[in-house]
Amino acid sequence: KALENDLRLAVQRNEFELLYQAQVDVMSLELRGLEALVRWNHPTRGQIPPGLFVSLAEELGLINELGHIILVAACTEAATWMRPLKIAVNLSPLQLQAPDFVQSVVDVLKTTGLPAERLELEITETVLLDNRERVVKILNELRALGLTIAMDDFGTGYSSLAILRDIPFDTIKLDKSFVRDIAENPQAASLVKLVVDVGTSLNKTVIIEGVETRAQHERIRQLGGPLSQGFLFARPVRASKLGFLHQAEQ
Ligand code: G
Ligand code: G
Ligand code: MN
Ligand code: NA
Repeated sequence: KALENDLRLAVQRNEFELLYQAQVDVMSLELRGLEALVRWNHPTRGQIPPGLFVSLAEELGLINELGHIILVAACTEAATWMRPLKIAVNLSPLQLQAPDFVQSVVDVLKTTGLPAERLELEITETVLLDNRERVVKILNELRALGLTIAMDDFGTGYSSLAILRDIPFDTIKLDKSFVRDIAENPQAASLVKLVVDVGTSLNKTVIIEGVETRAQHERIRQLGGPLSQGFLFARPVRASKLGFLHQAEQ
């Protein structure tokens, strides 16, 4: 109850901060994009992770406002970078239900000056629980703006094949649970290869998530995974740690 009231105030006062986690090319280890990950800097409880407040924001009807704050902050930050890297922003499925969501994205891109091509919006397989035709229509409207859609936590829902068939999206983010034992377990590695191959043949970008060890990374290299994200390469960091993106290149 106390946290509810605090969250309402936090949205009014914008007590949120975005951390940024690198997405790298598996072969060259070059930086290819960053994912924005929200944190709540609570005035007395300290930093609160999204697992503890995003669903509360959904229950309290605050998610559209919170989502807007996050999108504005992420696009504002990315627009300052000296390299045209992608910024990936997580969405709640409820944001897609707001009648003015597409227009709000148009407005944010316009006011921040971020080219649509540099924005990736991450959704999860739970969008399939909503009216599928409506979701498809909205995703196509968003993609028509020039941005890309990523399917986050891919493989953890119940209907991955139906998702590949029915939902228009550009990027597969393979859930970290599939990566954990790929170095030791050939069957686990086969599953990752399956997703890399299917994604590639369907013309999608594949990002392998949760890469924590060199052994996992080596295995992903062998499988031909194009992009990876994980603690091995970088933890989520504050914007102030992205100085190398704010300086003019020599
Ligand atoms: O950063 P962390 O591992 O604590 O994130 C936990 C969960 O919170 C992940 O599922 C992630 O997708 C989600 N999350 C992180 N940032 C955002 C955000 O800005 N918006 C939404 N809706 N979810 C987020
Ligand atoms: O659900 P989503 O993919 O948006 O969640 C991203 C979350 O995964 C972030 O909160 C981030 O902190 C976490 N994460 C990123 N890399 C790793 C990793 O290598 N290992 C683990 N366990 N978590 C990670
Ligand atoms: Mn994500
Ligand atoms: Na994920």
